[in-house]
Amino acid sequence: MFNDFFRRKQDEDAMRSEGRLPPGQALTQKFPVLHYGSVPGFNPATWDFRVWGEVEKPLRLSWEEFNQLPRTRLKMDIHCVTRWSKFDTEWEGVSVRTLIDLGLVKPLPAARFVLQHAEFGFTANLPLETILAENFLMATHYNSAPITPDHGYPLRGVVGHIPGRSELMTPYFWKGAKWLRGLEFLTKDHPGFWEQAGYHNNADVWLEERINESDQSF
Ligand SMILES: Nc1nc2c(c(=O)[nH]1)N[C@H]1C(S)=C(S)[C@@H](COP(=O)(O)O)O[C@H]1N2
Ligand SMILES: [Mo]
Repeated sequence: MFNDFFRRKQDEDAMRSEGRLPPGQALTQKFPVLHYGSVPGFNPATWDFRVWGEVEKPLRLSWEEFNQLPRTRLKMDIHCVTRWSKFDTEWEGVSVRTLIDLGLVKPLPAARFVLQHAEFGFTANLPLETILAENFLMATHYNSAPITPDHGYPLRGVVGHIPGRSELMTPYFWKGAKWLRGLEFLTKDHPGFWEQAGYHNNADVWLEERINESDQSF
């Protein structure tokens, strides 16, 4: 209502003055749902998480095994290319760095990029460096509760900005795949679903890398 309107404006001004509102973005207190296609079902008996490609040995974990991995909490600001930003979002899950530290995944020296694979063939690509950074997480929980089905239950990639950590590259939120099922390590970059549709491959929120400029259809 009216009060909500003023509170939203106030919070947005605060984030702007702290330098946390990227250009062209507006603060939202809601959590919009955005994806192509429908929400998949989840069967814990058949679900698996796989890692393959430029790694010493492919990995396959069941839902039960995945849930035994050491967990990481992450608080960050998320920025959607459709211009909403949500601040101080709290996630919990497993970091890709943990898989490597445990020796479950050993990237080959030539590995430079990682493609997230999700249900229905959805993909999202990032440089290996970003996938291993602290601002990327394979999340099972949002605000201490399992992620809801429309936000990616049971597992999704999330990427955003950690306040004060401007050295970490911050991509738009589409670079996190909902309903994540696997990671493919690659020597060469491979555009994901939205990148093939004309979104910017690099997607840096501070540089407003929203669309691929050579694509005149946007
Ligand atoms: N599997 C899958 N993941 C996806 C997408 C999608 O279409 N399918 N869309 C992306 C886009 S464009 C955005 S903005 C975010 C939105 O996440 P949210 O619905 O939790 O806000 O999910 C990303 N992950
Ligand atoms: Mo998006």
